[in-house]
Amino acid sequence: MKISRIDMFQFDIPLEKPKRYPNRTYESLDDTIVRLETDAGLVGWGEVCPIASTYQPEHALGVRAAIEEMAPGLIGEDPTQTDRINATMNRWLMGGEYAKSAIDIACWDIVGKAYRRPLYHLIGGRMQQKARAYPEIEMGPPEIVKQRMSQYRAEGFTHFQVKAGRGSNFEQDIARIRMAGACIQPGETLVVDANKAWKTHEALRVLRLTEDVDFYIEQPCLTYDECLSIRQQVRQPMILDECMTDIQVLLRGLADNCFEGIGCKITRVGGITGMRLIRDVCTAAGKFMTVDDAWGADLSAAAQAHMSVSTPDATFAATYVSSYFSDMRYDEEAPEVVDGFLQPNEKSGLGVEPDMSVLGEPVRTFG
Ligand code: 0XW
Ligand code: MG
Repeated sequence: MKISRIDMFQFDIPLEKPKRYPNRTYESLDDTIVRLETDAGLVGWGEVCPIASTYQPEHALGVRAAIEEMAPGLIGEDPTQTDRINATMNRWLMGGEYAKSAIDIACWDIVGKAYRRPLYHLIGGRMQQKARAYPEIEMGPPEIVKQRMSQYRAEGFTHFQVKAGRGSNFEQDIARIRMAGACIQPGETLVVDANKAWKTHEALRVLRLTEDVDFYIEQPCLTYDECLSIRQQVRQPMILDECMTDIQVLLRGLADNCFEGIGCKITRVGGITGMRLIRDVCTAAGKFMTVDDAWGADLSAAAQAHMSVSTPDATFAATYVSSYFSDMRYDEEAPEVVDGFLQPNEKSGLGVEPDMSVLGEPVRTFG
């Protein structure tokens, strides 16, 4: 089987409410969808939406430029030989794992269709019936934390990620953490995510003053080395997110004993292929992970659903499903969060067939 054509679609995903990222507030997020066509008549889909250009080095225009760079090398390649596809992409472009992820995901979609199996079946099999999903609780006064936790609990969630650091101040961060600690119930999980916003002295002060509250701290500071320094000085269990970019950082983190868990975004680590490697190493090392993505819609939700249910229960913490928090559907039968849980469907591959009238015309076609 050979890739005969690549179509690239672009659209903006409207957000339920505007999102604040460093320096900019967004009302919608720039999304790229890739459609791979094969000479066997099978079609595969992938999606990547890196949120905002000020959140992480990955950005939407970069996705499309990188795909344009690699596309000539992919035409004629067999999409079912996924490691070979990744080797080909690496020959045409250094780095850009996030852009490569869209192609990788689309290839896995084709593998599923070729073997007539849902994707989870091909990446380890069903280890969980349904995957616990989680919401993030935005910045604002502590009352917001209380309000959102009870709202989300009523919607079926039991794992809460409370934001800290961004646009806030020292006292407010502590008050938010204390409020979350007071609201959390037995059997629930509390994560405080600073999204790399604190300087090390701020992280140290906030975390030392909240040691009596039971929570995980996620990405307190910008760099891996800053997080390692904090990890060595506080008692809260550490989750690494933004700095967990690839298998090398994961191996270093294990050697340094820098974390208990990771926040892993499928498109940041190169798609299903990169994520599966990281997941399997986490499992072997006894660490846990959230199966996330930066943002996205139905295809992203499906990729997360398959990755999540094929992750062993002990490794899997929860999944953040952005389609639950924005109003963008192009396949009404795509997996979605119901009562706090996400499940893939039983169709072959990802199980999503985008409605072409929603996607519009491709912005670029290759092949
Ligand atoms: C909660 N998330 C997975 C969604 C947003 O993309 C940010 C992110 C995080 O944990 O940083
Ligand atoms: Mg995070």
